Amino acid sequence: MAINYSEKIPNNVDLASDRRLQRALEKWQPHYLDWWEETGPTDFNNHEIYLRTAISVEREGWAHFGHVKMPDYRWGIFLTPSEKGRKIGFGDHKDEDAWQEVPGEYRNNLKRLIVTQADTEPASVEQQRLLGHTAPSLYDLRNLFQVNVEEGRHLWAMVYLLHSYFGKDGREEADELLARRSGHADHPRILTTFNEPVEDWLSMFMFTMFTDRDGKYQLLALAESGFDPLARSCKFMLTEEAHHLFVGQTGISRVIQRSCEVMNENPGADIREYGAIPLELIQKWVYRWFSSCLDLFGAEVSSNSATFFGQGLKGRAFEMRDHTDHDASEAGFSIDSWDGKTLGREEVPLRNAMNEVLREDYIRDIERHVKTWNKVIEKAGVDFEVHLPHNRFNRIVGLYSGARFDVDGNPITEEAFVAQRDKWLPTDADLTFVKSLMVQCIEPGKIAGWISPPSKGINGNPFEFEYVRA
Ligand code: BYC
Ligand code: FE
Ligand code: FE
Repeated sequence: MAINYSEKIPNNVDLASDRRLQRALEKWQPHYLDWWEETGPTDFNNHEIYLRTAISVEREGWAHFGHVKMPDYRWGIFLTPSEKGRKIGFGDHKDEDAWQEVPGEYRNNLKRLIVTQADTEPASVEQQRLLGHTAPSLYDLRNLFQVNVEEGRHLWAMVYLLHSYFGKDGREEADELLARRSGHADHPRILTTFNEPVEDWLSMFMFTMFTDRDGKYQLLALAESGFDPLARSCKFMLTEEAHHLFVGQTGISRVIQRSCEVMNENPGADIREYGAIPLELIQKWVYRWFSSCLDLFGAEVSSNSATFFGQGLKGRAFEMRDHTDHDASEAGFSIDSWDGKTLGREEVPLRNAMNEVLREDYIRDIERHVKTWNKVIEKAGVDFEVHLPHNRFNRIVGLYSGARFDVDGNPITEEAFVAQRDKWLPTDADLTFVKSLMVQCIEPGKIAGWISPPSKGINGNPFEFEYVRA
């Protein structure tokens, strides 16, 4: 299972033994590089970035760190080792041998899940394309690029599955993945949030906090898949994902920390005048990005999710570790209901509520981080608490789309929503202000005035380290 770096496409799947597949992927590779050139980070392709590259798939020490130009990054195909005798863990095929080939009758559903997962990876690179121009520090610039190259690798992980297991239409899907564009009017990315602009670093931190965390939960669910190559691909992707989430949660915390400092240095002042971001604005960014990311889990009650579970394609997060009833066809799940007028509670079949189960796990995870942000504020002696909006607020997918709710989840009229919208969600003036602070600051050891430095650097290096060299 060692990673072979002597080949054009680094891999630990013995690609050389399958010439046809190798040739097909080597044909896709230049198109990928063209896509990177066209839609990846602008103006930094000749810089040397201190990046980590996978050198093993073992839990400990899988990464090598060194300065590389992004187009020379060794994007490759890495799966975690196969578990001998692995069985399907849930659904109607529970306890049968895990599939090493695509189960014919589920081919379309499986392909669709893989394509949807794949599509988000290049989308995020496109969304973050311009952020290098306004990086608050060299450290943050490096983290942006680390996230970008790894999202590129995640695309490789899924394209390998499409090429390897889905024949001609898999190859066509792989081409389409390079043709769609985030936010494009005619050929947009598949899922909602991945078509929204990420134009300032506060949004970048929200994205890695909330959107990459949807990635974590979807990958956890797919890592349980009965289709073994998908499960093994997602398991390795999860090891890379941890850093993306770290960038988000610590990024937000550092902005909060700085805002509190500036508030304390200038009691009673509008900290905008001192180049910091008011906590009220950070709160609005949280309302906006959290509500958008809740949509990524799909409808609360979904026959698709029941099908994916029943067919053994997509489980719950930590299906084998945290659950006991892996059949889930008899159980019910209690869920909020909404008929367009009245809120209530109802019991639905558990399999149909799998999207909601995953979303609830996701929300619980986030709540823990909100607590740590509030500790930062409390420690600074500032009287403010960040909170999450109710999951009914500002939704465009699922049960609550098409109606209006306040941040506490109470139904309100369209007029009441419009009247309060600017109190809850970023206004044009808010966006303009935050963007006005986004001025590139990339001298080693320096940092922009609206964010605190990190408590430590990358891979044991100090904050002042030259993470990016011209
Ligand atoms: N936007 O039955 P429902 C990541 C569609 S992020 C647009 O509830 P289902 C990353 C849905 O397709 C992780 N359309 O849907 C993060 C369906 O269409 P049809 C990405 C949406 O299938 C940061 C219809 O609405 N991975 O890795 O149960 C940086 C009915 O909905 C949306 C995955 O998502 C939406 N938000 O659930 C980089 C995993 N939601 O059938 C990377 C794979 C729903 O009417 N995907 N629809 O044509 C899935 O598991 C499922 O497709 C979803 C949707 C959970 C997304
Ligand atoms: Fe990813
Ligand atoms: Fe990610």
